[in-house]
Amino acid sequence: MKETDHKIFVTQPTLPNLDEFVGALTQIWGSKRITNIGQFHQEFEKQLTVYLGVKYISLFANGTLALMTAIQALGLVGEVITTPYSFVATAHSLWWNKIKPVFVDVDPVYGNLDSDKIEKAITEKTTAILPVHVYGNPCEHDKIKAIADKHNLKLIYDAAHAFRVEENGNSILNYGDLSILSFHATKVFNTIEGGAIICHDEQTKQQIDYLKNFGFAGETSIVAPGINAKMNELQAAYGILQLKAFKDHVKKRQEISFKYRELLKNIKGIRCLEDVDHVSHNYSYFPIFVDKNYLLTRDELYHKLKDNNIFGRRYFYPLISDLSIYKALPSAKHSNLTKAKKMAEQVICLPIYPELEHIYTKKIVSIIIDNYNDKKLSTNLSHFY
Ligand code: T4K
Repeated sequence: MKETDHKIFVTQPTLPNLDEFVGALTQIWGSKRITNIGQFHQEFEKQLTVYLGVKYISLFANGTLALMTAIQALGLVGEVITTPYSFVATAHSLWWNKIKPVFVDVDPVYGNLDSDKIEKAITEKTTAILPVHVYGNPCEHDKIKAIADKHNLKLIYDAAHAFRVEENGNSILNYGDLSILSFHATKVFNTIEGGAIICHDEQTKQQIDYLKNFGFAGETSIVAPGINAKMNELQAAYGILQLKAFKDHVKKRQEISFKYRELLKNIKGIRCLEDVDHVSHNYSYFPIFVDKNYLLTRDELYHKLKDNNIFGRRYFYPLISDLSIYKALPSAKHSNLTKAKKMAEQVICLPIYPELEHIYTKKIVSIIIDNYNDKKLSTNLSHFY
Protein backbone atom coordinates (compact mmCIF):
# COMPACT_ATOMS: atom_id res chain seq x y z
CA MET A 1 0.00 0.00 0.00
CA LYS A 2 1.29 3.48 -0.82
CA GLU A 3 2.07 5.69 2.18
CA THR A 4 -0.55 8.17 0.89
CA ASP A 5 -3.35 5.55 0.88
CA HIS A 6 -2.84 4.35 4.42
CA LYS A 7 -5.27 5.70 7.04
CA ILE A 8 -3.68 6.95 10.26
CA PHE A 9 -5.94 7.29 13.28
CA VAL A 10 -5.47 9.28 16.46
CA THR A 11 -4.42 6.07 18.14
CA GLN A 12 -3.98 2.38 17.59
CA PRO A 13 -4.05 -0.08 20.49
CA THR A 14 -0.97 -2.06 21.40
CA LEU A 15 -1.73 -5.73 21.97
CA PRO A 16 0.15 -8.30 24.05
CA ASN A 17 2.20 -11.10 22.51
CA LEU A 18 -0.35 -13.46 20.94
CA ASP A 19 1.42 -16.72 21.91
CA GLU A 20 1.62 -15.61 25.53
CA PHE A 21 -2.03 -14.62 25.48
CA VAL A 22 -2.96 -18.01 24.01
CA GLY A 23 -1.02 -19.58 26.90
CA ALA A 24 -3.14 -17.64 29.40
CA LEU A 25 -6.31 -18.50 27.50
CA THR A 26 -5.38 -22.20 27.61
CA GLN A 27 -5.16 -21.93 31.39
CA ILE A 28 -8.55 -20.18 31.55
CA TRP A 29 -10.12 -22.77 29.21
CA GLY A 30 -8.80 -25.48 31.51
CA SER A 31 -10.13 -23.94 34.70
CA LYS A 32 -13.47 -22.78 33.22
CA ARG A 33 -13.21 -19.79 35.57
CA ILE A 34 -13.95 -16.90 33.22
CA THR A 35 -15.21 -14.11 35.47
CA ASN A 36 -16.27 -13.10 39.03
CA ILE A 37 -12.92 -12.16 40.54
CA GLY A 38 -10.94 -15.27 39.61
CA GLN A 39 -7.23 -15.97 39.77
CA PHE A 40 -6.18 -13.57 36.95
CA HIS A 41 -8.31 -10.74 38.34
CA GLN A 42 -6.69 -11.11 41.76
CA GLU A 43 -3.20 -11.43 40.30
CA PHE A 44 -3.63 -8.39 38.05
CA GLU A 45 -4.80 -6.27 41.00
CA LYS A 46 -1.77 -7.39 42.99
CA GLN A 47 0.67 -6.64 40.18
CA LEU A 48 -0.91 -3.28 39.42
CA THR A 49 -0.63 -1.98 42.98
CA VAL A 50 3.12 -2.59 42.83
CA TYR A 51 3.51 -1.37 39.24
CA LEU A 52 1.60 1.84 39.86
CA GLY A 53 2.86 2.49 43.38
CA VAL A 54 -0.61 2.60 44.98
CA LYS A 55 -2.07 0.91 48.04
CA TYR A 56 -5.34 -0.64 46.84
CA ILE A 57 -6.84 -1.11 43.42
CA SER A 58 -10.14 -2.59 42.30
CA LEU A 59 -10.53 -3.64 38.67
CA PHE A 60 -13.59 -2.68 36.63
CA ALA A 61 -15.20 -3.53 33.30
CA ASN A 62 -14.54 0.05 32.11
CA GLY A 63 -13.60 3.50 33.37
CA THR A 64 -17.15 4.87 33.30
CA LEU A 65 -18.47 2.16 35.64
CA ALA A 66 -15.44 2.74 37.86
CA LEU A 67 -16.24 6.46 38.09
CA MET A 68 -19.97 5.85 38.68
CA THR A 69 -19.10 3.40 41.45
CA ALA A 70 -16.49 5.71 43.01
CA ILE A 71 -19.15 8.44 43.26
CA GLN A 72 -21.59 5.94 44.82
CA ALA A 73 -18.95 4.63 47.24
CA LEU A 74 -18.39 8.11 48.66
CA GLY A 75 -22.14 8.64 49.03
CA LEU A 76 -22.11 11.88 47.06
CA VAL A 77 -25.35 13.81 46.50
CA GLY A 78 -26.39 17.31 45.47
CA GLU A 79 -23.75 19.16 43.44
CA VAL A 80 -20.22 18.23 42.41
CA ILE A 81 -17.73 20.70 40.97
CA THR A 82 -16.10 19.46 37.78
CA THR A 83 -14.64 20.47 34.43
CA PRO A 84 -16.42 20.95 31.11
CA TYR A 85 -13.17 20.11 29.25
CA SER A 86 -13.23 16.32 29.39
CA PHE A 87 -14.78 13.25 27.82
CA VAL A 88 -18.56 13.06 28.38
CA ALA A 89 -18.19 10.11 30.78
CA THR A 90 -16.96 12.49 33.50
CA ALA A 91 -20.27 14.38 33.70
CA HIS A 92 -22.40 11.37 32.75
CA SER A 93 -21.12 9.50 35.83
CA LEU A 94 -22.53 12.28 37.99
CA TRP A 95 -25.79 12.24 36.05
CA TRP A 96 -26.18 8.47 36.66
CA ASN A 97 -25.84 9.21 40.39
CA LYS A 98 -28.49 11.98 40.16
CA ILE A 99 -25.89 14.64 40.95
CA LYS A 100 -25.81 18.06 39.33
CA PRO A 101 -22.44 18.84 37.74
CA VAL A 102 -21.24 22.38 38.42
CA PHE A 103 -18.81 23.37 35.67
CA VAL A 104 -15.80 25.51 36.52
CA ASP A 105 -13.36 26.96 33.99
CA VAL A 106 -9.93 25.46 33.27
CA ASP A 107 -6.39 26.73 33.30
CA PRO A 108 -5.61 27.99 29.80
CA VAL A 109 -2.32 26.10 29.40
CA TYR A 110 -3.01 22.45 30.30
CA GLY A 111 -6.81 22.50 30.41
CA ASN A 112 -7.14 21.18 33.98
CA LEU A 113 -9.72 22.55 36.42
CA ASP A 114 -8.65 26.07 37.48
CA SER A 115 -8.04 25.71 41.22
CA ASP A 116 -8.45 29.49 41.74
CA LYS A 117 -12.05 29.33 40.50
CA ILE A 118 -13.30 26.36 42.53
CA GLU A 119 -14.12 28.09 45.80
CA LYS A 120 -16.52 30.56 44.19
CA ALA A 121 -18.61 27.69 42.84
CA ILE A 122 -19.12 25.97 46.22
CA THR A 123 -22.68 26.11 47.59
CA GLU A 124 -24.39 24.44 50.55
CA LYS A 125 -25.27 21.58 48.17
CA THR A 126 -21.68 20.85 47.10
CA THR A 127 -20.42 17.46 48.29
CA ALA A 128 -17.27 16.94 46.22
CA ILE A 129 -14.78 18.10 43.60
CA LEU A 130 -14.18 15.94 40.51
CA PRO A 131 -11.15 17.17 38.55
CA VAL A 132 -9.63 15.41 35.52
CA HIS A 133 -5.89 15.05 34.84
CA VAL A 134 -6.47 16.01 31.21
CA TYR A 135 -4.06 14.25 28.77
CA GLY A 136 -2.35 12.85 31.89
CA ASN A 137 -1.02 16.24 33.05
CA PRO A 138 -1.40 16.51 36.85
CA CYS A 139 -3.94 18.90 38.35
CA GLU A 140 -2.80 21.36 41.04
CA HIS A 141 -3.47 18.81 43.73
CA ASP A 142 -2.15 20.69 46.78
CA LYS A 143 -4.39 23.68 46.11
CA ILE A 144 -7.43 21.55 45.29
CA LYS A 145 -6.93 19.38 48.38
CA ALA A 146 -6.67 22.46 50.59
CA ILE A 147 -10.03 23.70 49.25
CA ALA A 148 -11.64 20.26 49.69
CA ASP A 149 -10.34 20.02 53.27
CA LYS A 150 -11.43 23.57 54.14
CA HIS A 151 -14.99 22.94 52.95
CA ASN A 152 -15.20 19.31 54.05
CA LEU A 153 -15.65 18.07 50.49
CA LYS A 154 -14.70 14.71 48.99
CA LEU A 155 -12.19 14.66 46.16
CA ILE A 156 -12.32 12.16 43.27
CA TYR A 157 -9.86 12.34 40.40
CA ASP A 158 -10.86 11.21 36.95
CA ALA A 159 -7.39 9.88 36.13
CA ALA A 160 -8.54 8.04 32.99
CA HIS A 161 -5.50 9.43 31.10
CA ALA A 162 -2.98 9.18 33.92
CA PHE A 163 -1.79 5.56 33.96
CA ARG A 164 1.64 5.54 35.62
CA VAL A 165 2.08 9.32 35.70
CA GLU A 166 4.27 10.35 38.62
CA GLU A 167 5.01 13.71 40.22
CA ASN A 168 8.20 13.96 42.27
CA GLY A 169 8.46 10.18 42.09
CA ASN A 170 4.96 9.52 43.48
CA SER A 171 1.97 8.23 41.55
CA ILE A 172 -0.62 10.95 41.01
CA LEU A 173 -3.20 8.17 41.40
CA ASN A 174 -2.67 8.54 45.14
CA TYR A 175 -4.23 12.01 45.07
CA GLY A 176 -7.72 12.57 46.45
CA ASP A 177 -10.04 10.19 48.26
CA LEU A 178 -10.34 8.06 45.13
CA SER A 179 -8.94 8.04 41.59
CA ILE A 180 -10.24 6.17 38.58
CA LEU A 181 -8.42 4.80 35.53
CA SER A 182 -9.62 3.75 32.08
CA PHE A 183 -8.03 0.82 30.22
CA HIS A 184 -10.07 1.35 27.04
CA ALA A 185 -8.55 0.27 23.72
CA THR A 186 -7.71 3.89 22.91
CA LYS A 187 -5.83 4.48 26.17
CA VAL A 188 -2.09 4.42 26.80
CA PHE A 189 -2.56 1.10 28.64
CA ASN A 190 -5.45 -1.09 27.50
CA THR A 191 -7.26 -4.27 28.51
CA ILE A 192 -9.59 -3.91 25.47
CA GLU A 193 -12.22 -2.37 27.79
CA GLY A 194 -11.42 -1.89 31.44
CA GLY A 195 -10.90 0.45 34.33
CA ALA A 196 -10.04 0.67 38.01
CA ILE A 197 -10.57 2.56 41.24
CA ILE A 198 -7.56 3.40 43.40
CA CYS A 199 -8.15 3.87 47.14
CA HIS A 200 -6.09 4.16 50.31
CA ASP A 201 -7.53 1.68 52.80
CA GLU A 202 -8.72 -1.88 52.99
CA GLN A 203 -12.22 -1.01 54.16
CA THR A 204 -12.88 1.25 51.17
CA LYS A 205 -11.47 -1.39 48.82
CA GLN A 206 -13.84 -3.96 50.37
CA GLN A 207 -16.82 -1.62 49.93
CA ILE A 208 -15.89 -0.95 46.30
CA ASP A 209 -15.49 -4.68 45.66
CA TYR A 210 -19.01 -5.24 47.00
CA LEU A 211 -20.43 -2.45 44.86
CA LYS A 212 -18.95 -3.77 41.62
CA ASN A 213 -20.52 -7.20 42.30
CA PHE A 214 -24.18 -6.27 42.91
CA GLY A 215 -23.40 -5.54 46.59
CA PHE A 216 -22.76 -9.23 47.38
CA ALA A 217 -20.79 -9.72 50.60
CA GLY A 218 -21.54 -13.46 50.70
CA GLU A 219 -23.78 -16.01 49.02
CA THR A 220 -26.93 -14.68 50.67
CA SER A 221 -25.75 -11.34 51.97
CA ILE A 222 -26.26 -8.22 49.85
CA VAL A 223 -25.02 -5.12 51.63
CA ALA A 224 -25.58 -2.39 49.02
CA PRO A 225 -27.45 -1.72 45.78
CA GLY A 226 -24.38 -2.48 43.67
CA ILE A 227 -23.95 -2.99 39.96
CA ASN A 228 -22.22 -5.58 37.79
CA ALA A 229 -18.97 -3.87 36.85
CA LYS A 230 -16.32 -6.58 37.23
CA MET A 231 -13.41 -7.08 34.87
CA ASN A 232 -13.46 -10.64 33.47
CA GLU A 233 -10.62 -13.18 33.54
CA LEU A 234 -9.67 -12.85 29.85
CA GLN A 235 -9.16 -9.10 30.17
CA ALA A 236 -7.24 -9.50 33.43
CA ALA A 237 -4.91 -12.07 31.82
CA TYR A 238 -4.43 -9.72 28.84
CA GLY A 239 -3.70 -6.85 31.24
CA ILE A 240 -0.99 -8.75 33.08
CA LEU A 241 0.79 -9.33 29.76
CA GLN A 242 0.39 -5.68 28.79
CA LEU A 243 2.42 -4.58 31.81
CA LYS A 244 5.55 -6.15 30.35
CA ALA A 245 5.81 -3.76 27.41
CA PHE A 246 4.40 -0.59 28.96
CA LYS A 247 7.71 1.16 29.68
CA ASP A 248 8.89 0.53 26.14
CA HIS A 249 5.61 1.88 24.75
CA VAL A 250 5.96 5.08 26.77
CA LYS A 251 9.53 5.52 25.48
CA LYS A 252 8.31 5.30 21.88
CA ARG A 253 5.49 7.74 22.58
CA GLN A 254 7.97 10.13 24.17
CA GLU A 255 10.17 10.02 21.06
CA ILE A 256 7.20 10.86 18.85
CA SER A 257 6.12 13.68 21.18
CA PHE A 258 9.59 15.20 21.19
CA LYS A 259 9.77 15.06 17.39
CA TYR A 260 6.39 16.70 16.98
CA ARG A 261 7.33 19.42 19.47
CA GLU A 262 10.68 20.14 17.92
CA LEU A 263 9.24 20.51 14.45
CA LEU A 264 6.14 22.43 15.37
CA LYS A 265 7.75 24.80 17.84
CA ASN A 266 8.29 27.65 15.37
CA ILE A 267 5.00 27.39 13.54
CA LYS A 268 3.04 30.56 14.08
CA GLY A 269 -0.37 29.84 15.55
CA ILE A 270 0.35 26.25 16.66
CA ARG A 271 0.87 25.60 20.37
CA CYS A 272 2.03 22.27 21.83
CA LEU A 273 2.03 21.29 25.50
CA GLU A 274 5.37 21.12 27.26
CA ASP A 275 6.31 18.53 29.85
CA VAL A 276 5.64 19.60 33.44
CA ASP A 277 8.66 19.90 35.79
CA HIS A 278 9.20 16.90 38.10
CA VAL A 279 6.56 14.87 36.29
CA SER A 280 7.18 11.58 34.54
CA HIS A 281 4.62 11.61 31.73
CA ASN A 282 2.96 8.79 29.81
CA TYR A 283 2.56 10.75 26.53
CA SER A 284 -0.95 9.43 26.09
CA TYR A 285 -2.10 12.22 23.75
CA PHE A 286 -0.45 14.86 21.58
CA PRO A 287 -2.81 17.85 21.50
CA ILE A 288 -1.99 20.93 19.44
CA PHE A 289 -3.87 24.22 19.77
CA VAL A 290 -4.49 26.21 16.59
CA ASP A 291 -5.02 29.94 17.01
CA LYS A 292 -5.83 32.80 14.64
CA ASN A 293 -2.17 33.33 13.74
CA TYR A 294 -2.14 30.05 11.83
CA LEU A 295 -3.09 30.27 8.16
CA LEU A 296 -6.07 27.94 8.52
CA THR A 297 -8.75 27.66 11.16
CA ARG A 298 -8.63 24.66 13.49
CA ASP A 299 -11.42 22.95 11.55
CA GLU A 300 -9.80 23.70 8.19
CA LEU A 301 -6.58 22.06 9.41
CA TYR A 302 -8.51 19.15 10.93
CA HIS A 303 -10.26 18.51 7.58
CA LYS A 304 -7.09 19.02 5.59
CA LEU A 305 -5.42 16.32 7.69
CA LYS A 306 -8.46 14.10 7.16
CA ASP A 307 -8.37 14.69 3.39
CA ASN A 308 -4.82 13.33 3.58
CA ASN A 309 -5.90 10.22 5.54
CA ILE A 310 -4.78 11.57 8.92
CA PHE A 311 -7.60 11.17 11.41
CA GLY A 312 -6.75 13.33 14.41
CA ARG A 313 -9.49 14.00 16.97
CA ARG A 314 -10.81 17.17 18.59
CA TYR A 315 -10.57 15.91 22.19
CA PHE A 316 -12.38 17.71 23.88
CA TYR A 317 -14.82 19.41 21.53
CA PRO A 318 -17.64 20.15 22.00
CA LEU A 319 -17.39 21.14 25.64
CA ILE A 320 -19.54 18.94 27.88
CA SER A 321 -21.33 22.09 29.06
CA ASP A 322 -22.44 22.75 25.46
CA LEU A 323 -24.20 19.39 25.09
CA SER A 324 -28.00 19.53 25.05
CA ILE A 325 -28.12 17.40 28.23
CA TYR A 326 -26.11 19.95 30.25
CA LYS A 327 -26.34 23.33 28.54
CA ALA A 328 -29.35 24.54 30.54
CA LEU A 329 -27.38 24.33 33.79
CA PRO A 330 -26.49 27.78 35.19
CA SER A 331 -22.81 26.81 35.36
CA ALA A 332 -22.80 25.91 31.65
CA LYS A 333 -22.91 29.55 30.54
CA HIS A 334 -20.05 30.47 28.25
CA SER A 335 -19.29 33.66 30.13
CA ASN A 336 -17.99 31.50 32.98
CA LEU A 337 -16.07 29.05 30.84
CA THR A 338 -14.10 31.19 28.42
CA LYS A 339 -10.76 29.36 28.76
CA ALA A 340 -12.37 25.94 28.30
CA LYS A 341 -14.30 27.21 25.29
CA LYS A 342 -11.14 28.54 23.69
CA MET A 343 -9.27 25.27 24.18
CA ALA A 344 -12.17 23.23 22.81
CA GLU A 345 -12.25 25.45 19.72
CA GLN A 346 -8.49 25.21 19.14
CA VAL A 347 -7.58 21.60 19.89
CA ILE A 348 -6.60 18.78 17.57
CA CYS A 349 -5.05 15.62 19.05
CA LEU A 350 -2.50 14.36 16.55
CA PRO A 351 -1.91 10.62 16.08
CA ILE A 352 0.39 9.10 18.66
CA TYR A 353 0.97 5.43 19.45
CA PRO A 354 4.08 3.25 19.77
CA GLU A 355 3.81 1.70 16.31
CA LEU A 356 3.30 4.99 14.49
CA GLU A 357 5.99 4.93 11.85
CA HIS A 358 8.38 7.77 11.25
CA ILE A 359 7.13 8.36 7.68
CA TYR A 360 3.69 9.20 9.05
CA THR A 361 4.82 11.65 11.72
CA LYS A 362 6.87 13.22 8.92
CA LYS A 363 3.80 13.35 6.70
CA ILE A 364 1.65 14.90 9.46
CA VAL A 365 4.21 17.60 10.19
CA SER A 366 4.61 18.28 6.46
CA ILE A 367 0.88 18.82 6.04
CA ILE A 368 0.89 21.32 8.90
CA ILE A 369 4.07 23.04 7.77
CA ASP A 370 3.04 23.23 4.10
CA ASN A 371 0.59 25.89 5.13
CA TYR A 372 3.42 28.01 6.35
CA ASN A 373 5.86 28.82 3.57
CA ASP A 374 8.95 29.68 5.50
CA LYS A 375 12.31 28.54 4.17
CA LYS A 376 13.82 28.34 7.63
CA LEU A 377 11.20 25.85 8.64
CA SER A 378 11.84 23.73 5.56
CA THR A 379 15.48 23.58 6.63
CA ASN A 380 14.38 22.66 10.11
CA LEU A 381 12.23 19.90 8.70
CA SER A 382 15.13 18.54 6.64
CA HIS A 383 16.94 17.67 9.92
CA PHE A 384 13.96 15.59 10.83
CA TYR A 385 14.06 13.67 7.54
N1 T4K B 1 -12.91 9.95 31.71
C1 T4K B 1 -12.15 10.42 30.72
C2 T4K B 1 -11.38 11.68 30.94
C3 T4K B 1 -12.05 9.72 29.51
O1 T4K B 1 -11.28 10.22 28.50
C4 T4K B 1 -12.78 8.53 29.34
C5 T4K B 1 -12.72 7.81 28.09
C6 T4K B 1 -13.54 8.05 30.42
C7 T4K B 1 -13.59 8.80 31.60
C8 T4K B 1 -14.34 6.78 30.35
O2 T4K B 1 -13.53 5.61 30.28
P1 T4K B 1 -14.10 4.29 29.52
O3 T4K B 1 -15.46 4.01 30.07
O4 T4K B 1 -14.11 4.56 28.04
O5 T4K B 1 -13.11 3.23 29.92
C9 T4K B 1 -12.64 7.24 23.02
C10 T4K B 1 -12.85 6.15 24.05
O6 T4K B 1 -13.98 5.31 23.77
C11 T4K B 1 -12.93 6.62 25.45
O7 T4K B 1 -12.49 5.54 26.25
C12 T4K B 1 -12.02 7.80 25.73
N2 T4K B 1 -12.20 8.34 27.05
C13 T4K B 1 -12.24 8.90 24.71
C14 T4K B 1 -11.33 10.09 24.96
O8 T4K B 1 -11.97 8.38 23.43
P2 T4K B 1 -13.90 7.70 20.77
O9 T4K B 1 -15.35 7.65 20.49
O10 T4K B 1 -13.12 8.87 20.34
O11 T4K B 1 -13.15 6.37 20.25
P3 T4K B 1 -13.08 5.78 18.77
O12 T4K B 1 -13.76 4.45 18.76
O13 T4K B 1 -13.53 6.79 17.78
O14 T4K B 1 -11.53 5.51 18.62
C15 T4K B 1 -10.61 6.51 18.22
C16 T4K B 1 -9.68 5.89 17.18
O15 T4K B 1 -8.89 4.86 17.75
C17 T4K B 1 -10.41 5.23 16.01
O16 T4K B 1 -10.60 6.18 15.01
C18 T4K B 1 -9.45 4.15 15.57
C19 T4K B 1 -8.67 3.80 16.80
N3 T4K B 1 -9.12 2.54 17.38
C20 T4K B 1 -10.19 2.51 18.23
C21 T4K B 1 -10.62 1.31 18.76
C22 T4K B 1 -11.81 1.29 19.71
C23 T4K B 1 -8.47 1.37 17.03
O17 T4K B 1 -7.51 1.38 16.23
N4 T4K B 1 -8.87 0.18 17.57
C24 T4K B 1 -9.94 0.10 18.43
O18 T4K B 1 -10.27 -1.00 18.89
O19 T4K B 1 -13.82 7.56 22.36
